[in-house]
Amino acid sequence: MTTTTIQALDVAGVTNEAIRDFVLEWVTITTPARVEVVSAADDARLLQEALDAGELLQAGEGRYYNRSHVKDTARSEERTVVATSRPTDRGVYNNWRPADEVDAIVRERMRGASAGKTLYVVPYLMAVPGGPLASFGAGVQLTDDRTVVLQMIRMARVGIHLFEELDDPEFFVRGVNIKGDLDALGHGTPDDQRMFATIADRRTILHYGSAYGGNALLGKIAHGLRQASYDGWASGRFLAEQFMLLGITDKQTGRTYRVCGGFPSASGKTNLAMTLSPDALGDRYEVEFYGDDIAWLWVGEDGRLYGMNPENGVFGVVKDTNEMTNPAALDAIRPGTGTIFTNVARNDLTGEVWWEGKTPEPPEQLEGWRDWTGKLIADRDESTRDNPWAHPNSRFATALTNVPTVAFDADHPAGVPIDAIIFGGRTRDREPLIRAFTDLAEGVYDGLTLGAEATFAAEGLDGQLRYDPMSMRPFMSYPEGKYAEHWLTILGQLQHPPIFAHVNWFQRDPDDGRFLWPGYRENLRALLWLIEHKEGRANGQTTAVGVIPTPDELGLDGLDLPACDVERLLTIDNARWCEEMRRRGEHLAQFADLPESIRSVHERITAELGQ
Ligand code: GTP
Ligand code: SPV
Ligand code: MN
Repeated sequence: MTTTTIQALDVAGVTNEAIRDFVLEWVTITTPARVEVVSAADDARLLQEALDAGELLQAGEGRYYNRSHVKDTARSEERTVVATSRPTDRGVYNNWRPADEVDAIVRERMRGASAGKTLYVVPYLMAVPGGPLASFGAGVQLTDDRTVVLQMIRMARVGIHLFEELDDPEFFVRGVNIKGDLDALGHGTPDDQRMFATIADRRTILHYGSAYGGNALLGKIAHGLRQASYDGWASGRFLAEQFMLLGITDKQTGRTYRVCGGFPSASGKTNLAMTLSPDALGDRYEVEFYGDDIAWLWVGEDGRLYGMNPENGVFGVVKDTNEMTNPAALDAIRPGTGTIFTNVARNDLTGEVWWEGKTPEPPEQLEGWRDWTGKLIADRDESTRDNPWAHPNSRFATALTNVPTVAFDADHPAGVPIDAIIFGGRTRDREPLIRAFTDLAEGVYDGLTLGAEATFAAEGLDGQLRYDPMSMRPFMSYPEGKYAEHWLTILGQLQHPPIFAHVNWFQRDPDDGRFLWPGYRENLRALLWLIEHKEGRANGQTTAVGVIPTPDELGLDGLDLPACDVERLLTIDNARWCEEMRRRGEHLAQFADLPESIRSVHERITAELGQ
């Protein structure tokens, strides 16, 4: 076994000793039948193999369909841990465990688990090649699932050649994703065998028991967020955040403004990053896409904040994607793009796909349609008739080059300067459309106290209100107080700091529950106000919790919104906020080493609201 493996790697041109040692170590543990080193150039062949094996189905011309195991449809936060050798790395949200203990547990579970399978070696780069943080983006993922490989090829830059340009080809993240027998892992029982571990101080990621999304595409969440935020802190050099990143060009002045920011999972980052100008403003403003889920941020030599999207693709929520909500996304997943859909509905006869919100009603002709579990829709009975056809967390994976609005400089190694950082989430009351802050501590405080309704992107939590610091709660790798301190340190070095804002597209009418704000493309109006405010052209109204637009300043041309809704969207309810501040006090009290400046923002707001 051992010799064949070394020969196989020789044939594949892997001369990097560190990669060979890593592969060999895990081949010995998981005992696959074959080892295969892959690059993006293998995509067409791997697609064909996956089609032949029935792992993928055709979804029309040049698009593919993947059905996951029914119990493997979202990230499991409960089964996710961050491990290090230092007990002081324990935070409130990182599920800290000792490195040795976790390493031993996962190794044991992975023992022999790839028997009979191919173990794919996926060398990848989570970075724009040549950029200042590229060395932190190098990784090698081992996986025994071919559809995971195909999705990795869409989501990251993949190939051993990427290592040739690195300063230190032995400095890379070691990732292992073994699917395991999903029927026998005891999902949700006290004996649940799954474990998704980032051993951050060893730069090692061991994920056992999934072939789905963030559990399995290790470059994305585990490396791009958990490992990278730990690296950014440990090196003192950067931030890695669950942020989208977009550019807005004012065609009148020729200036481009970049806005990045975090909303919790399934709360609108992809939709915002891909947004187009509302029709009424399209002559003047153009929106460009940089990234929809991850941004790494650092201080540039000119004293400005720079940002870069380390991903090479989009792993987007499919639900409600249509011509009205997100035409750019529809374009990015059109026939011929190589898009892989997971867990939508598919028609056996035509290869068509459908999901809730694609059209107002599902297809009328039921013939050939199967839901995401593979059951024929026509065979449904009374009790299952109303079940969704697609899983709510069904996703598409498509390469960045398919996104029609991608910025010309999205792959420039230097990154792009950031003008504004926004936080947001699903909040049915209290949060106005937008509040702005110029003070750094206020911005960091806002991120730390981000509270929103949880979504289907994590198992079993949909709808519950929870705090989600910087939208990184599921990806936190070190203690929250230190997180805030690191933010203050990095951003404190800037000569030209970005403006901050909190946004909310999800305020509801208390009587009938409808959204007060039309959302989607109209969201650009809030960002345009923020730019006007930053440029000193819109003063807004100052409140205890930030500056909010006056109704006149918020350009509403071409939008027919009732005045009472606008007023509600731009109001601070002091009593409701006082209640929120009490909850925030409890939330913050959990965090050790909370910086003094953050505490004083909290105290100042509480005092002002009480007056
Ligand atoms: P992750 O990929 O899980 O990190 O999610 P995300 O933050 O990128 O969320 P995404 O943009 O995919 O949106 C998730 C869901 O929210 C989709 O079903 C969208 O249709 C819906 N959504 C996004 N933006 C808006 C909005 O402005 N208003 C309303 N009402 N819904 C929105
Ligand atoms: C998220 O849940 O925030 C995602 C999707 O971006 S996943 O890759 O599944 O984590
Ligand atoms: Mn995400």
